[in-house]
Amino acid sequence: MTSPRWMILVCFSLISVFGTGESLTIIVPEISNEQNSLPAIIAQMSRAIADLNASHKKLLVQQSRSGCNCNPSSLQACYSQRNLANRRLSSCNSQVRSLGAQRSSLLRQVSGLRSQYAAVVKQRDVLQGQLNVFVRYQNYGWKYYRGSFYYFSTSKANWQASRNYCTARGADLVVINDAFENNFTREVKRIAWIGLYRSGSNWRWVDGSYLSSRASYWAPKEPNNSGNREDRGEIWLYNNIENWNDAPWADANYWICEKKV
Ligand code: 2F8
Ligand code: CA
Repeated sequence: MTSPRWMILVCFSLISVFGTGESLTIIVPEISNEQNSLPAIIAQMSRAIADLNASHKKLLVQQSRSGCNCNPSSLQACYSQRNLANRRLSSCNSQVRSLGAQRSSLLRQVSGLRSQYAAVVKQRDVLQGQLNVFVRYQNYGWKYYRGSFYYFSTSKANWQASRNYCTARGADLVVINDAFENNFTREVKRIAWIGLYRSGSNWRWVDGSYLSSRASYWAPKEPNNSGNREDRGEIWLYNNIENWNDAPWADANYWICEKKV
C-alpha cells in the first residue's frame, strides 16, 4: 500500500480527481482493485496535510514571536544578536558584582561615618557645655585663669556663708592645686577664705581631696589651731608665697570662689 508505485498512482489519481474531474477508473484502469480504499487514503492524506498546515502555522507564529526569520542570513543575524545579548548580559553581571562590592564598601563607610558623627555630636555637646559655662561666668564678671573662673568677693562673710555664695552659682570655694594658683589667689591682697577645712587630724579641700604636702602653702608655724578653735583655711600673709593660716570658721572674711571649665 505504501510503495512508490502506489504513491504515484494516488497522486496521479488526486490530480485527476481534483485537477481534471475525470474518473480514476478511466485514467488508471489497472488499479481498479484498489479503488475501494482510495477515499480512506484521501481522507488520511487530507488529515496529514491539515496537520502539516497546522504545524506550519504554529511554526510561523513561533518564528514571528522570536523575531527571526529562518533563512540563513536571518539566522546569522539572530546568532549575532544572541551573542551580543550574551556579551551584554555578561557585562551586566560584572557590573552587578562590582556594584555589590561598592555597596558593601559604602555600607562600611556609612557605619564608620555614623560612629564619627556620634563622636562629633558628643564633642559638640561637651564644647557647647563649656561655652555655656564661659558665657555664664563672663557675664558674672568672674576672672578666667588657667582653666577656671574666679570670683574675689567684695564683702565679708563666715566660711560657710562664703561657700554658700559660691555653690549657689555653680562653683565652690577655691581649691589651690599648685604654685600658679597660689600666686594668682594671693593677688586678692586681702585675708580671704579658701576651700580648705580640717577633717579630724587631716586637712581637706571642698572637692573631697586631701591637702598634699607638695602643694601646701601654710605660713610659718601654721596651722596652729590657735585657741583650739581654728578649723578653716584662709589666705593670710598674702605678700608671701607661704601665706595660709587656720582660723575659726565663724570669722568674717573676704572669700574666693572657683569654677573649673
Ligand atoms: O600668730 C599667729 C596667729 O595669729 C592670730 O592669732 C593671734 C591668728 N588668728 C586669727 O587669724 C583669728 C592665728 O590663726 C594665727 O595662728
Ligand atoms: Ca592659725
